[in-house]
Amino acid sequence: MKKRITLLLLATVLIGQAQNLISNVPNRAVTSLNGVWNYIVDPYETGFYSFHHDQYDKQTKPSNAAFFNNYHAVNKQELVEYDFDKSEKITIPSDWNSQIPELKYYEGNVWFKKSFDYDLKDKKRLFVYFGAINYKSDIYLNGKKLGTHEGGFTPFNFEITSIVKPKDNYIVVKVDNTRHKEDVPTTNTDWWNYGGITRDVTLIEENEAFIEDYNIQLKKGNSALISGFIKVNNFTSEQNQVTISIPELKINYKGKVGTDGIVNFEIPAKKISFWSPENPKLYEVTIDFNGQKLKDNIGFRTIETQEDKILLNGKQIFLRGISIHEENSKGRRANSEEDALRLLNWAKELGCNYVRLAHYPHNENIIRQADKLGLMVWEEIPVYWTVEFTNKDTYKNAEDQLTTTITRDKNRACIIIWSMANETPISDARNTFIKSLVDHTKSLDNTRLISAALLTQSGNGFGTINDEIGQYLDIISFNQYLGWYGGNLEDAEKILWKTKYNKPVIVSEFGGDAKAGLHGEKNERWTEEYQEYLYIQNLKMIEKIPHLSGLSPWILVDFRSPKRLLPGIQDGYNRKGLISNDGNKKKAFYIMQDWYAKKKKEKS
Ligand code: GCB
Repeated sequence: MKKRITLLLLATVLIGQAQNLISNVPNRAVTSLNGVWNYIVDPYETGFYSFHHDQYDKQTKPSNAAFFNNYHAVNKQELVEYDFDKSEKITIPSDWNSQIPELKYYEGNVWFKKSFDYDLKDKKRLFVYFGAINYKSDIYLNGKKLGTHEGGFTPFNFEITSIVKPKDNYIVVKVDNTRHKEDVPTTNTDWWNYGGITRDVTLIEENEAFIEDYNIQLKKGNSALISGFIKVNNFTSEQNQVTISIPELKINYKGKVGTDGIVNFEIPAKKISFWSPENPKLYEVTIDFNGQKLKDNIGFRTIETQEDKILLNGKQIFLRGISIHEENSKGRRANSEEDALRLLNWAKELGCNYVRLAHYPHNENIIRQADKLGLMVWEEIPVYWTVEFTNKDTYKNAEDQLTTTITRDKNRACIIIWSMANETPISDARNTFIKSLVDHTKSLDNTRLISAALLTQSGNGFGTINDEIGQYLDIISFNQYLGWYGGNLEDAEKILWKTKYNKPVIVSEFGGDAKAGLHGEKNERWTEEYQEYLYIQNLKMIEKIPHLSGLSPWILVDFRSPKRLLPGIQDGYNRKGLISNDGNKKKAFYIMQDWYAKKKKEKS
């Protein structure tokens, strides 16, 4: 009886929700499921519910009408009202809004199907990994439900060892990007709610026991000690040796996995060439468990604050940044390495040493490229504006997204700041919510800095940053839009900023819209001259902000937003980019570029 209960419990744990995240996927034995998939647009969820609204995947008797069964009529008389193989095709990863003209504004359900063969050898395990699906997904393989996932920007995986067959597997994914108040983000944002399987789909093959995750970074406050953990999935005590080798540092550490499948370690290290924008050194690291080798390229650096300074490897730095959305300049979700390089190279051209990846975790490609290029990164979760701060499920959702993001990216030296939120309205519930996220972050990673983009109070020549949540943050960051949503640009230099915190300050956003190619006077809104003047004046003000340690103007490239409707100017784009959505640099780009060049000289 006891055994049955355990099995039942295990079954409910395994089916229905994503399993422990496997990290460092790009360096594992993988097979891509990217490419051509069939899709069916299903606004009424016909493939999910019967006509009396019974959910097919909760019924005991399989239904041929359920789309996840990928059923085909066996004779000419049979009634079957869908057929994946005769349906339209789309290339995955992608968002449907930019790829399918009729779906530009569509928010709802779309089913995707791909067939594949896989010869899984004995004693091997197979997982399917999704880089991200926006927003909610139900995943099925060969008609069996693997689970459901929520959150549009975080990866997840399911084991499929017992389901996969050598031939004719079909994976079916139901994607629903309907917005809900209680979701993270909530219904109202200023970006396009791109629906679809927006990141890579990958099969990962592993041994029966394998390295699921690890953390290999410098110990907080100690630049001569590499510390962390290795976590083995399905550990049995037969083989418990783990080796970490970093040949260039002459490290060849041997440890033993504990009964919980975890090894915690501290390894003294000499003569580390520390990661920095000037020297984005990544060491080749190999973890060996049971003859299985997993490689990674890892940089080592310290990041800390001392009163109002940010110190990278013990030296004060100024963050010359830019905010970036996960959108390439072709009006679609960015995903590939090529997309990442295009965006990051523009940031470099601007003179940046730092990027703010707003407002949600971006894809792994851009993080890995930033690591290689030497761009420090602010990574954020979509606790944006008015998420339901009093709702426990909303909190849990936000916390899960944070956990997953940290799990995926904690070995990337480029990430220096975890951001908890953006422009959230102050209330007790919001304070509790963010404070809990801060505590949670610290429990997972105490080596990085924590911030959130806050709001300020301004008027009468003053700007004040006194948000109570600042006491829990390492860096006080705030967004302000002088000269765009209010305030007078002529007065910029006279404005005095005050904060009660003796902590580093980052201006996480400022900016204004300009339609590339539209010219006029500096007081004519939407012109490049207006934006240019706005930058000139804002920078005069920003320079005088006490404790200023960096900035990330809003934003690198124009991006699509359904909130931005002015015909002939916005046409569905937020035009605050320094670069237009077709890749043209606006005048303000060069103002910022000069300012950063000057700043770089001053600081070095
Ligand atoms: C903000 C938001 C950002 C918007 C921007 C704007 O404060 O953080 O998501 O896109 O302003 O353009 O209004």
